[in-house]
Amino acid sequence: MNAVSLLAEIGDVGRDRWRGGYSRHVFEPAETELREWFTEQARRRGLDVETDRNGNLWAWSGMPGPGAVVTGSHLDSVPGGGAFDGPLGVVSALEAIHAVRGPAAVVVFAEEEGGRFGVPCLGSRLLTGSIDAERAVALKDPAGMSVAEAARSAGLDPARFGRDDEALSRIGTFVELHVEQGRGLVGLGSPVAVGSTVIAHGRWRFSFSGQGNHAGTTSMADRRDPMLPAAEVVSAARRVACRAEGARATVGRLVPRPGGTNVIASTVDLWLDARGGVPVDEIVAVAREAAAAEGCAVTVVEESASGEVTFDAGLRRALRSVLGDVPELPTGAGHDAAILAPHVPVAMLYVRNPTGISHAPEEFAEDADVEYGARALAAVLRDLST
Ligand code: HGY
Ligand code: MN
Ligand code: MN
Ligand code: MN
Repeated sequence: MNAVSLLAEIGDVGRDRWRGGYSRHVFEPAETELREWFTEQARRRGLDVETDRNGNLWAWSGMPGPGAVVTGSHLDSVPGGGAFDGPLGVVSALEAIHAVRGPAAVVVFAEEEGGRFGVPCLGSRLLTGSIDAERAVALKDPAGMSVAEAARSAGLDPARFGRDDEALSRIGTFVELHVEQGRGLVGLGSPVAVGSTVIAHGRWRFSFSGQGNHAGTTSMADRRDPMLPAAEVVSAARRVACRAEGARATVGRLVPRPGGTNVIASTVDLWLDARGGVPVDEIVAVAREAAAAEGCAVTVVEESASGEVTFDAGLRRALRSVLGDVPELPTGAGHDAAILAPHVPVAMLYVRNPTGISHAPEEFAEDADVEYGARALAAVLRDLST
């Protein structure tokens, strides 16, 4: 196994996985370094690479056919993300796929983080038909380019985006390996765990508009500053989530326009990431009240929402029978595996992360655990294919 050296290669190739204001490998032209790197790695393993109609990459071992054992993850990232979230699953899949007897594939889903077009797991949502394709192709990136335009520039036909029954029919079982985004495994003293559930999560966009004006000549009484209600939402998110057991609410992205130091903003957009039972309507009520008090308008749009997902109990038993008495872990992180779970049998494996930090450069997995995870994935895939 050389999952560790493959990870290092992705680090070199995709170091700036976040380029030009959004994540790479999202419907970018086929010559994108990460896509090229993956295709080369697959070729070296005798895998045939194809891009499905929704921009997901598939590397097939043997003829694509029903009942295949499929594994993989994503290569896109969040701004300032770590080196393991996504790539660990892809390199482990490349290393483990040889263990499968019969049709098998490594899949790299597009836009898992939703960092470019705003909807997480866009590639797997399109594949399963769990997002309206019309809405999806109209989504725009921070530079104003639509999914449709980006897809065309990558040689894809946006008119063909949407549920792909043929691709879905090929998946007998999907197993995703992922770095743990927390310290559960450190506490349990185990290098790997089997995934049990993914908590409910969603994203809401709050758009406030007021009156842009001069910072020095506008009296405090004459202002309609959208930054005020926006700030109220940021603190309300924290307050409301702290009251709800296990809930998590985050405002990680807030965009005032025009964004001048000496300019009262005319609009402010912010995105709420809410998980595990946050009473979002309470936060929306705060937004409306604060906007009205400041003489601002506000609109709130739900950009994506997924309910809680429990992975296939039979598969969880099967993985634990192969791996021995490994723990099961719930997670607050979303994954393509959770989008696929209502459609095909799905399982997840997590690998220990000593820092417990994710979506930040401190995200980490020890070499020994990386190799252990790749071997565990191979053992599981072999068992699933016999
Ligand atoms: O945001 C998430 O939960 C995942 O890392 N995409
Ligand atoms: Mn992530
Ligand atoms: Mn991920
Ligand atoms: Mn001036």
